[in-house]
Amino acid sequence: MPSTVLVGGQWGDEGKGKIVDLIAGDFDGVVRYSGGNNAGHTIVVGDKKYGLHQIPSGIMYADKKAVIANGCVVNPKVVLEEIDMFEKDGVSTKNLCISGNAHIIMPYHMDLDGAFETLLGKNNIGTTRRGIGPCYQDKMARIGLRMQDMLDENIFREKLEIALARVNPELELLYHLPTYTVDQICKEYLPYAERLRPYICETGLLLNDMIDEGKTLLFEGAQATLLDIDHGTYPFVTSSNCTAGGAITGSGVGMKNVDRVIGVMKAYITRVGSGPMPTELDYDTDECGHKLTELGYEYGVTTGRRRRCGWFDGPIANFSSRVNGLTDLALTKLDVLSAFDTIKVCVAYDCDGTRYTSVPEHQELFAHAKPIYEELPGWSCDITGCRAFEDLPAEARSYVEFVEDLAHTRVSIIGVGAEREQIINRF
Ligand code: 2SA
Ligand code: GDP
Ligand code: MG
Repeated sequence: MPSTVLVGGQWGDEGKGKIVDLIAGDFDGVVRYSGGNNAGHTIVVGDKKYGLHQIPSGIMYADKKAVIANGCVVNPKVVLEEIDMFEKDGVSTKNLCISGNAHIIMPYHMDLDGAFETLLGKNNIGTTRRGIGPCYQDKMARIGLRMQDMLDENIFREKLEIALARVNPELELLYHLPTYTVDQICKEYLPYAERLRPYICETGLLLNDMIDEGKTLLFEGAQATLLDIDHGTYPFVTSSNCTAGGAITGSGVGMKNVDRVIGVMKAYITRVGSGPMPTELDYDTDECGHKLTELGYEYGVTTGRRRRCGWFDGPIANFSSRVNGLTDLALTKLDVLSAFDTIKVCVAYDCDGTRYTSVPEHQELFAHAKPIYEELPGWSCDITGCRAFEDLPAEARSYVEFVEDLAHTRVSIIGVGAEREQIINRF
C-alpha cells in the first residue's frame, strides 16, 4: 500500500486500533502524530486484548518502526508502563522511536486539566484529565519541555524553572493547589529520561530517510475529526490537529508522500465528553440507545466512561470526507446493527428551517440541528462470519452503499466483529 493516513472520521473510538493492526503489515513504519495518552486504541489478538494509549498500534509487528512523532505529547510514565507490558508479553519494543521534539506531559498539566474542568462546572469539556490541553497550551506559549530536554539535566532544570514561574502561581492562586519545585519533578522525571534515552531520536529525519529508501508509512490518527482543535465541535474538542493535515505537521513528512487517506467510522456513532450530538439516543430512556451501548460495549478505553451513542450521522460523514480528503472508508461495528429490525440513518439536519447535508460551521446552528432520518431495513442475522462483501445479506450491503453515498467515499474495509480476522477487506 502507498503511504497512508488513517483518521477517526467521527468523535473517536471508531476502531482505529483494530484497522491499524489489520493493515500495518503492509507498511514499514507506523506513526502517531497527534495527541497523547488520552487515546485508547484497542487491539484484540486471540484471547489477549491491548488498550494502547501512547505507543502506536503497529508495535505488534516486530519488523516495523513504531514512531511517536513530534506532534504528540508524551507522558513518560505511561510510555514506560506500555514498554514494560509489551516486553513482559514477548512483544519487542526495540523499533520504538520517540521524537525529541514531542512535548512532555508534566504532573502539573494533569492538575491543571482537572482543576479547570472543575472550574468550568456544568460547562466542562469532559476531558480525559490526562493533562493534554495544558501541555499543548504550554507548547503554544513556548514554555513547554520536550523529550530532548530530559536528556540533559542542566537544560531540564533551567527550562523547568521558567515553566514553574508561570505554572505555580496559577496552581496556588487560582486553584489553591500545591505547587511544584524543580527538585521534586527532577526526582521523578530524570530516571524516566534514562530509561527512555535509547528510544528518543530525530524522527522527522528517520521517516524521510525511510521514504527516500522507498519504504512506506502508516500514520495512525488519534481522537477524531470532530475533536480536531480547528475543524471539530469547538470548544468541545481536544487540543491538537487530529485530522489528516496534522499527519504532515505532526511528523515532518512532506505532503507529496501521502497517497491515501482512510477515514474510520462506526456503522453508528458515539461520543465521550460534552458537546452537541444531533443523533444521540438517551441511554436510560431510549431502547435503541441502550442496545447500541451494551451490544457495542461502548465504554472508554482510557477512563472507562460510558460513551454516548446514536444513529449514523450522514452530514458528519460528508464533512469528515471533505476535511480529511478521504480516499477510503473503514466502516466498523456493522455487526452491532444486526440486532435491529430497522435502522435509522441521519441524511441531513434541519437547522432553523434550513437543510444542511454537512456540519454547519456556526456552533449555534449545530447545537440545535435536528436530524432528518431515513429508515432502512435491518438484516437480523449474524454477520460475524462474513469475509467477503457478497457474503453479507442484501440489506447489509444496501446499508453500506447508503453510507458510501452520504460520505461520497468508497467503503474499502468493513468490521464485522472485534477480533482481528472479523473483517471484510475490499482493497
Ligand atoms: P482531552 O482529554 O483534552 O483530549 O479531551 C478533550 C475532548 O476529547 C475527547 N477525547 C476522546 N474521545 C473519545 N475517545 C478518546 N479516548 C479514550 C478512548 C476515551 C476514554 O479511546 O476510549 O477512555 O474516555 C478521547 N480522548 C479525548 C474527550 O472526551 C473530550 O471531549
Ligand atoms: P479507537 O480509539 O478508534 O482505536 O477505538 P477503541 O479501541 O477506543 O474502541 C473501539 C472498540 O470497538 C474496541 O473495543 C474494539 O475492540 C471494538 N471493535 C473494533 N472494530 C469492531 C467491529 O467491527 N465490531 C465489533 N463488534 N467491535 C469492534
Ligand atoms: Mg479509543
